Amino acid sequence: MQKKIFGIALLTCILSALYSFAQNPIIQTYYTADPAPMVHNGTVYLYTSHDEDVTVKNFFTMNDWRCYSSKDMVNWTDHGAILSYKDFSWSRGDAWAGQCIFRNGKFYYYLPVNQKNGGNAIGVAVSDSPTSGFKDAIGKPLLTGFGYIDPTVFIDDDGQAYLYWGNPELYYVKLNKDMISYDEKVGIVKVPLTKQGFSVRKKDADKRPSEYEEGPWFFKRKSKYYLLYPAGGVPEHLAYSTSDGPTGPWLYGDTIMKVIEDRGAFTNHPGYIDFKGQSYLFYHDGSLPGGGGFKRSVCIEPFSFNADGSIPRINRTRSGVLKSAANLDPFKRVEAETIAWSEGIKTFKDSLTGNIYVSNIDNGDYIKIRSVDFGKGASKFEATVAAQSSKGNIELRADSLNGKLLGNLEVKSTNSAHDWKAQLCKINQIAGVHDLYLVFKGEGSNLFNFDSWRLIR
Ligand code: FUB
Repeated sequence: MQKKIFGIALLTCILSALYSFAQNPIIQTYYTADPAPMVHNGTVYLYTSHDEDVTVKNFFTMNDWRCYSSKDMVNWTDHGAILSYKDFSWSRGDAWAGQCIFRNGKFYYYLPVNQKNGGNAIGVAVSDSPTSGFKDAIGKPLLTGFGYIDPTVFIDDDGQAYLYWGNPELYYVKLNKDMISYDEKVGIVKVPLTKQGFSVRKKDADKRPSEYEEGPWFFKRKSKYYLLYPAGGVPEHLAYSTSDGPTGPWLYGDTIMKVIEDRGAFTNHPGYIDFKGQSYLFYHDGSLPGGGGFKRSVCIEPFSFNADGSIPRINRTRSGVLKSAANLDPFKRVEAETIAWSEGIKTFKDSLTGNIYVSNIDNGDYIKIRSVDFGKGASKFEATVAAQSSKGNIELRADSLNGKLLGNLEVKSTNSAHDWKAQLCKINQIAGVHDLYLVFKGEGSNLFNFDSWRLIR
């Protein structure tokens, strides 16, 4: 018996040590896929598709798209589901991989769905905000055709915008300046999937000629144009091609990321940004507990281009982004759903206020926030919470789940799980930059709901 208890204790230690370094997958509250990062005004916005918790008919079960943002690449703020296939009145479902881009004060979000009358289509939604208010821009599909999925959008230095997409073929259009129509004189161009441009399919070569599969990601770096894409059929690896111009001819580069055999997802999907001088590859795998081919999760790896502009082989890791791109200021309001790592919780949207909040809080669940700059110290912790009864508390711990106890907020009833009140507790002296763990304790489940927090000097 003693041996068994020792074994369980050891396993718990190993698991918590593993998770204390884990940064991948970056979202733990929902299954997310097909990452589409966008840098705007010093913030990274991450648009994802969303694999539902319950998979129907053993196939992709995807109804909406979610958005997250970060200023430091390690703490991600959840903005919830920002658009559903139902927002396209002509769609019957299948909210697959899209990409959002900023132009002339508006955000244009290109998305593949299936039409009510059958067939694939790409729609475009528009909003004044990167995180809410997206509406179908034209009330009909922008493009329709077999295999019209996975749009990627890019605006060149001369102002010309391009939309590439497709599986099994690869197409592009030149978007007009309004971003909601395309140059019909040029029309829809099918990119030749040549051996030189996209290599030769090694497996099931009779089915497809080249390594190109789907999910293109188009960008320019220095004077070179890049297409990253899932390649080789399922299970997919990531590969890339380059060109001296935005429309080719393309030259095959190499594999970027090998097939992720041990993490259960047969697809992969690339996204790329440069943020504060560091390059990041976004992709997805099936590594969240319960994950798999239809329950995927977005991950990130920092990397550096080779001196000649080629992309090195990038290994997927558990640790992901080790160095945060900025420290977090805890003296300003921090959304409770700003998370580096969490266990046990979910996020929801308050139907009255529209705020996203943390819920499903049970004993032992926690949120980790990385690189919190306590400065010279704080005297109080304030949390905005809503609780039906007084049965839970928030322990503040420094640097690990069992680290130094900084304070303990006993959450008092606010009489309703949606009646939000600010509540305070004292915190012990701590200075400098630390990871902060908000550890939830209490009896029973659904202890309280949690909207935001801040420190007071
Ligand atoms: O997420 C659904 C589909 O799986 C995407 O559109 C493809 O890129 C693949 O990731």
